[in-house]
Amino acid sequence: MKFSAPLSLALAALTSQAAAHYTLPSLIINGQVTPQWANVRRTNNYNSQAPVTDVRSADFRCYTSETRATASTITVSAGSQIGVVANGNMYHAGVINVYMARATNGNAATFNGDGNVWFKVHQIPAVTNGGSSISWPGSNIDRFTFTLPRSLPTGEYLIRTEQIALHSASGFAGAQFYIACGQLNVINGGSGNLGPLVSIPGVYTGNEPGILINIYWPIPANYTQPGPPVWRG
Ligand SMILES: *[C@@H]1O[C@H](CO)[C@@H](O)[C@H](O)[C@H]1NC(C)=O
Ligand SMILES: [Cu+2]
Repeated sequence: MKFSAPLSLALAALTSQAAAHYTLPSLIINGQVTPQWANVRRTNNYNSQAPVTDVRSADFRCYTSETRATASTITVSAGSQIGVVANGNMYHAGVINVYMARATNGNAATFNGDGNVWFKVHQIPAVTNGGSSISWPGSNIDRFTFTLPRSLPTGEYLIRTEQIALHSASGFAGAQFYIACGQLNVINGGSGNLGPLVSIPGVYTGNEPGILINIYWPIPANYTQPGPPVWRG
């Protein structure tokens, strides 16, 4: 019965799709969870909670084409721990990336994130074991934290989180992206050289081995996190 394990996993994934999905409406700043959609731009799916699946669409950036939302910008020191909070358990098997873009106009509230301006500040990849198991530290959590580099330059930024749900990612555009953009005013910064810089959309084609992937069978022997390496300052 060598197919029973992956089959039951696949069935579990199908059943859980009937449940509500999730959004990413809050940050953790100075240890406090921010009110929903206060410092994060309200996304189109704030009701439906539906994901983005087209990595080339304009909504792949901040998912605000319908809400046209801006948020209020929250101040945080470089070098401090921050976090992202979902409105529920991020139960889909998947991975997480957090990107930031320095507001080239100096104002995160009016910055639209155009151009080659995005760098990765955090990621939570899959954990593989040569094909015997795969696990998802970025899944079945409702929040995560990480530390902003001390050398992050002072200035205003967009901070964009994506949880990439991979339960039905074996066909093109099957991966589901749960996305939201917050607005940060970084103080006490340093003189780091941000990069590598990418554009969003543009950073992915949808054919990446970590996006177009059957996570069930055969169990992937390795996992390649989508996007550029994390900027460590
Ligand atoms: C695993 O590594 C191989 C060799 O580098 C690569 O071709 C493949 O795309 C990787 N698989 C995943 C799922 O990242
Ligand atoms: Cu879902």
